Amino acid sequence: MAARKRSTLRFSRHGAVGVLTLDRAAKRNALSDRLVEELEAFLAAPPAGLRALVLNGAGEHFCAGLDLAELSDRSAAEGVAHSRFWHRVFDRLQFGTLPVVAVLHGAVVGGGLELAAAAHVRVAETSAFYAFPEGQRGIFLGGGGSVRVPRLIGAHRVADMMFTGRVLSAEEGQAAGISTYLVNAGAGLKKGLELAKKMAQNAPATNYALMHALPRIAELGQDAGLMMEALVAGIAQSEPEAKKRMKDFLEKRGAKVRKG
Ligand code: 1HE
Repeated sequence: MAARKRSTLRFSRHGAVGVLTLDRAAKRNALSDRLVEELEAFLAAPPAGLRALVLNGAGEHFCAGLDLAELSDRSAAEGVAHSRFWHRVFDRLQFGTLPVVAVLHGAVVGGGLELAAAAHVRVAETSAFYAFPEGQRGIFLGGGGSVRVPRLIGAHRVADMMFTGRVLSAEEGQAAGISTYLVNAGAGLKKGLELAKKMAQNAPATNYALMHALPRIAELGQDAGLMMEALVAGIAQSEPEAKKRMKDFLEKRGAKVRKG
């Protein structure tokens, strides 16, 4: 009997928060078709009761991007289909059922950066570095990187990274807007779990609006955007959970806003 291949993902549970780890450290967590298929299967049916997810990478790097060993024999049509496959899976991450905190360290390059850009919050360790080697390899972004990453850092920075092979340090990535938290080496998972636990406690309607409405509203013109915001605001505040939370505050049971 053929031995079943080892999974490319590892999952662990911390109450309502899960940690999903890209688990191909020997290949720097390069995104093989199998890994992306396993990611799709996980996102299609996450464990019951999960409210938020941390996504990280095993070993010294978050992710080396596309598995280059699988690229060489593809026709143009197969390349389009492959890119659309990644789009489907990364969209499922961005517009799925769980808010995702990506914890980044070491190489976050090519498809690895495209994957990280589909998460909702990014925590970087100081070891993280960002690049789009596609420019030097004679290929192009294919995992949504030309759509999502310009929205984080601007098309001009993406063009610079691809034209010149520029590698951004963790500090440069933080200043540019890739990450919104920068922590010491080895501290990323703890920070990611802390943030995911907070996200898991939000009202489901709020998380839904943040994942599904906010990115769409941000793409609209002012007039349609304000109308859509009003609709989402009305729906969210009419939820029993929102009413309960506002009552809790007024009756001195809810937490005050404090400086960090
Ligand atoms: C790989 C890959 C990979 C490593 N595909 N096998 N991505 C890139 O162009 C990045 C290519 N990788 C690197 O630049 C470096 O490997 C790293 C900076 C990420 C890590 O360096 P290091 O010194 O820790 O590792 P290494 O010795 O380079 O690699 C260890 C092994 O991982 C080695 O295999 P081995 O069998 O010789 O041990 C490498 O071949 C393998 N490996 N990265 C396949 N990417 C759909 S559009 C998206 C397009 C892209 O993402 S393009 C960007 C591709």
